[in-house]
Amino acid sequence: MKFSKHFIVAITLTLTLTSCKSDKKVQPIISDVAESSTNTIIEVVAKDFTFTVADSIPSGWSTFRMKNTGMMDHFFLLTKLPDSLTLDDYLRDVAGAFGVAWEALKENKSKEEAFKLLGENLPEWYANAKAMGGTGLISGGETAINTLNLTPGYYVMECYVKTENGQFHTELGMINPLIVTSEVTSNNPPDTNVEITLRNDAMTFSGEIVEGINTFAVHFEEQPDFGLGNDVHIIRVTDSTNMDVVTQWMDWSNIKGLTSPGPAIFVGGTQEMPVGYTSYFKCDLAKGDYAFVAETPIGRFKKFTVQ
Ligand SMILES: [Cu+2]
Repeated sequence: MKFSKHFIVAITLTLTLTSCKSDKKVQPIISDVAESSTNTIIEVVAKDFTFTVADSIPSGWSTFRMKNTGMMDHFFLLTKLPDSLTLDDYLRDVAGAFGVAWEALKENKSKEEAFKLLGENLPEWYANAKAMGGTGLISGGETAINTLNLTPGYYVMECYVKTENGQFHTELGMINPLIVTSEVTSNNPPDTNVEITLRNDAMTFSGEIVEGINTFAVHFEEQPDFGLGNDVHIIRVTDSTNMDVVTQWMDWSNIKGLTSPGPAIFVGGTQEMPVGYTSYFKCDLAKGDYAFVAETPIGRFKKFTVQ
């Protein structure tokens, strides 16, 4: 986490993809007629508690389709490691440091103490690791479709949602190495109908969010100097949705924070990327109420309605 096996099905299909379905009665519209815009899809299966994904993918624009076939909420975050470091270094040094901080929080130490421990235990090299995006939180049965531009290097794909007894999914095996090779795809980013801009003090969006498939562009204009980066996730809002509960749950450092199952149905979004990057995601939305929520900044949400 910036803070954070194996098969690739490379299918050429039109980008009439249905993602993050919010209404399970709506059937996905998937066309295998490859005519107009073609793309290579990187299939990811998230289960409780593994990822199945290729070992290596090309660089450039890639579209990931992650099906969550488990019961728990999952996402993936890609972290690009500095040269020569691998998954073992990440697990030992970074996951290990978060583990120390988490144990302190479970022992009722203050967040201040826990974050001090985290700072003391994180390796110096972590300052040169980069969070390079990933899917939003995705509830069981939902599918995420995210398009990212990745440069060659060694990445880790991780889900740090927690189980009800407070174990990070990372610890249970939801972390994979992913090599991004120097071979470059000829893919382009998708056309969009909604533009989201994330800054430290505000999240704004323009365009009309419609019933059916939406393609969101998320522009990372600012990121905080420390800790998790600005991100965005979409939840369905129902009569029983309590936004205070949801926003507190989005904070991993709360004891019940990010423990799955979560307090809402999560249908799409994106993890953080460095300033200047844009991340894309598709979301098939039925009529109804929704909200954008975030891990960072804590407490951020913005409701919207699909007419
Ligand atoms: Cu998970």
